[in-house]
Amino acid sequence: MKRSILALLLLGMACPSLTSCGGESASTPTPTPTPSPPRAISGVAPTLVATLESPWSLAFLPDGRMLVTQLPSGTASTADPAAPGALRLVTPSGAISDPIGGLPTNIGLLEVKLDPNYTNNRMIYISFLESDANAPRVGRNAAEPGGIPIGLALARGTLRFTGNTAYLDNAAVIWRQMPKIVSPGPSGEPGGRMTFSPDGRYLFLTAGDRQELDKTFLHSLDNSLGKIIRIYPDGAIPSDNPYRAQAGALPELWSIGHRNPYGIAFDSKGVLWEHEMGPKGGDELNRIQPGLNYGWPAVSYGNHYDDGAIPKPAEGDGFAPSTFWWTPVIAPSDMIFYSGALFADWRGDAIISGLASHTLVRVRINGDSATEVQRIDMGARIRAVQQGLTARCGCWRISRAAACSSLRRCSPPDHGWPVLWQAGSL
Ligand SMILES: [Ca+2]
Repeated sequence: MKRSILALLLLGMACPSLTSCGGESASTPTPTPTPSPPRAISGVAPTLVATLESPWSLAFLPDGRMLVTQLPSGTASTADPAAPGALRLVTPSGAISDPIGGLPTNIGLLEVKLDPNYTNNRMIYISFLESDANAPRVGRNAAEPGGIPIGLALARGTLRFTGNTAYLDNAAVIWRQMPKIVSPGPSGEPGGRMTFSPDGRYLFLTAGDRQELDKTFLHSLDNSLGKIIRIYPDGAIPSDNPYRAQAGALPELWSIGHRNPYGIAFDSKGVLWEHEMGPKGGDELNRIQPGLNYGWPAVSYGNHYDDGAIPKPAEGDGFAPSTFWWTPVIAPSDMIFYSGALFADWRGDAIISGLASHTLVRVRINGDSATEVQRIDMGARIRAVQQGLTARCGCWRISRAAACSSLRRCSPPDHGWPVLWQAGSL
């Protein structure tokens, strides 16, 4: 889908030069015009679309409507289980549907993604949190009587419509984080962001550390805490995953040593990038390669929240260094590589939404290096950012600063009509 959108945009960009060639004889060489640089865009102008409680992610359907997930606020405990999350349709004009039925049992939804072949198979993927009071009690809060074991999971199903009412058919869980961790709250650094490889063959999922701190535990290959996962879209595990041949290793692991990864995306060159929240300082942007250990919690560019020191990454320490990092933190929450036309000078750049920073952070990748080139104040915690499907829709972003958040579209500030979409807290 992404490829076809990009192709459409490139076709549109090619029109002026094709027009200028009209009437030229085949024997007359036409000088190649020097392209004028894209106009710099200094900010975005958001327009309110809809208001939702605790939205977490969104995905565009081909007709321009959005699927939006909701992760309930509040706590999950044996005394007070969290309410399930909801998946809703939101129209471009802001009409919000009732919750879509057929979802797996959950205590909160995280990311929703369309299958790369959605137009033909109507398949969608949802990462979510699930609880199991009978699961083994694991983690540093295992002895806490009110806590219940909670884990990240991933399901897929077919989105079907009866009129304007959608439901999820044949939902099946295709991956579960192991083990579940006793948690005093419903989330606790779950990760849960997804991306497909550019060829659509593989599905990558970030699995957070669930606020565990034991280095030996988190770096062990027999659990999926603080890891990036690579599976086939049906949940099967590729035979060439890097740890697959190691005895006792979970075969779905792709890389390890991650903290709370809330952004994962391929750039236009097919390179996989991930960002993750550091503790007090040290948010990271990492170029992800299979079989590498990215260090957390053994090393960090930041320190513990109580200012306790964490060893800093150093050459030869055996851990993959970050390409870029932030201190003070931006609390990165989502990431896209922008490929649209309306924010033309953003094309190819990573757009990272921030919670604590209340910003969109624009990062330019140049080979193995990355540089922050722009920071746009959005005035609210931003939970998600997505690029729309057509030239008229660029980015959408959702924030979850409080129980009530807004979904907004955004455009360049002096643009004549709305282009991008956002959601910020009210
Ligand atoms: Ca790291």
